[in-house]
Amino acid sequence: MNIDIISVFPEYFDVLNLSLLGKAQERGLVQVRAHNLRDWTHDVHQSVDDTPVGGGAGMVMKPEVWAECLDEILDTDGAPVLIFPNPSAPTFTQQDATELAHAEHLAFGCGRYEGYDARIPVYYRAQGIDVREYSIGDYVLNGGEVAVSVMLEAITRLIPGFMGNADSIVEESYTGTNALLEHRQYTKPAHWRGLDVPEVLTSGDHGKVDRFRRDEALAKTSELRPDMIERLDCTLLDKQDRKT
Ligand code: 6GU
Repeated sequence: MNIDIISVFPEYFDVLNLSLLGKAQERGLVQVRAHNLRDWTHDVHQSVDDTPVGGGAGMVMKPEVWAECLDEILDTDGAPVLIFPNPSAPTFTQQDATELAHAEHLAFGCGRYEGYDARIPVYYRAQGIDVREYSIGDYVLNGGEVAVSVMLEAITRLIPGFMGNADSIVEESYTGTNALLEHRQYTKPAHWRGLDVPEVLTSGDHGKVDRFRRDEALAKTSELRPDMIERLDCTLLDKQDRKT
């Protein structure tokens, strides 16, 4: 997977060379390039923004600079998906991450200031490019860089071969058609500072352990995320799943 990130703070993405994503780059599974948007400016001030048409506070990123940059970057190969972080867009979900993990080329455009000119996504969509705009939650960040880091981590760990243990992906929260919040995890020792691991987990009875964990996942999801319970596909519920 080729990943291009365009930002006025490309150094933000130096951290992507660490950890699992760094290893995946060394193994040739992904290639990440962070570009400085100012490299596509022509004026001495290298300005990328201007005042909003119609008035208002803040600055808006100019379409011309973005277009020069994007024309070049999107031209490099096959079918790119162009993603703009935007706090006023639909929320990025695990399902989006799963889908995007199969893309060959992702390009992220990080907005700063009050955002980017709305014609940029419109123009590239009209050119036949798959353009997505996503928020990562109901709060406001200063720019798209952190949001892109979040989306990238969610996407790249789902690339086949990225993780050492594929099972850890199958069982986790938000995954699959019957997604629940994950049950709690414990490790040894079974007794620690007066707190015990639930006894059933030490019983060695896999059937009972599975039942206990599933009950806990259902109860926890009902309490914390009733919206996820509403969306459950009831035909996938186990006969022994209690109504909670
Ligand atoms: Cl994608 N961008 C910014 N600037 N703020 C956000 C966001 C994105 N998602 C939540 N808040």
